Amino acid sequence: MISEMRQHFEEHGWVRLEGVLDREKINAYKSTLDRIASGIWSLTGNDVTTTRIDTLILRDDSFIEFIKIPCILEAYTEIGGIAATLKNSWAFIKRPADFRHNAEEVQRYKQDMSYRKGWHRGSVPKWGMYEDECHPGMHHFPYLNFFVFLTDVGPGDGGTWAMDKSHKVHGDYAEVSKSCEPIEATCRAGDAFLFTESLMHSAPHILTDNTRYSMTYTFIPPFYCNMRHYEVPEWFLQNIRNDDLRGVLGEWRGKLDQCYRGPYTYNFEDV
Ligand SMILES: O=C(O)CCC(=O)C(=O)O
Repeated sequence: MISEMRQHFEEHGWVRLEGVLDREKINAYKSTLDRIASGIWSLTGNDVTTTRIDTLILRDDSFIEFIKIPCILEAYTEIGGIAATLKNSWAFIKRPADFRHNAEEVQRYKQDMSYRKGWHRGSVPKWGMYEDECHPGMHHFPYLNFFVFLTDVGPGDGGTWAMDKSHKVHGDYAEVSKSCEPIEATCRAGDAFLFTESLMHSAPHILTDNTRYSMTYTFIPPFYCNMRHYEVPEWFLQNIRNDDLRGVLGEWRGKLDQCYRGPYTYNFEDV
C-alpha cells in the first residue's frame, strides 16, 4: 500500500514529518549547537547572518543518535527505496536580516525576483528519481534532505523555500517557474521538511526578529559518490561497533553488495 506521505512526496517532491524531535531533544540540540558555535575553530562556514556547522556527527554523539530515530530511515526506505548512506550532516543558526525593519526594502525583497535568487538543486530530475517497479506511476527519490527545524518557523521566519513540484520539471529557474509555484516550508520546532535534492529550493532571509536553528541530514545510496570533505573519516568509522550504523555513516559507500541489500531495515542495537 502506498502511504499518504509517499503519495504527497510523489506529487510535490517534499513532505513534512511532524514531531520528529520532542521538546527535551530540541533544547538539547540547540544548546549543543550554541556550544559548538561559540568555538570559532569548529566552524567551516560563517557570514554575518548565518553560522554553518558542518559534519555534525563528528562533533557530538547526540548527532549520531538522530540517525537512529526510527522514522528517519523508515522514511528514507519508503521514499528513497534503497539502502541509505549519510552524505552530510550540518546545522545553521540563522539570524534575522539587517533590513527587516525597513518596510520599503522588505517590500522590494519580497517582490523582486532576486528574492528567489539562489534557487538551486544538486541533481536534475532525470538523475534524481527512478521508477518503482512494483507500483506503476510511483517513483523513488534516492537523494534526500531532512531539514529539521529546532525553532518554530512561521511565515517570514526563513523557512526553506521550494518550487513546489519542480522535482519532475527540467530546466533552470526561469523554466521551472512557468509551471511551479514557490512555497515556504513553515514548520513547528521538531518537525522535518523532507525533500529530494531535485526539488529547486533556496534559503530566504529572515524578515522577523526570530533566529532560526536547523539541522540537515542528507542521505544517498551506497553507489553514489560523496564529496570527499563530507565523508566520515575511516578512523571514526572504525570506532563504531554497530555494523549497520557504520554502514550508514559511510562504510557501505562503493560496496556493490550493500547497494541491493534488503529489506532495507537497520538494526542499531549494540551487540
Ligand atoms: O537554509 C535553508 O533554508 C536552505 C539551505 C539550502 O538551500 C541548502 O543547504 O542547500
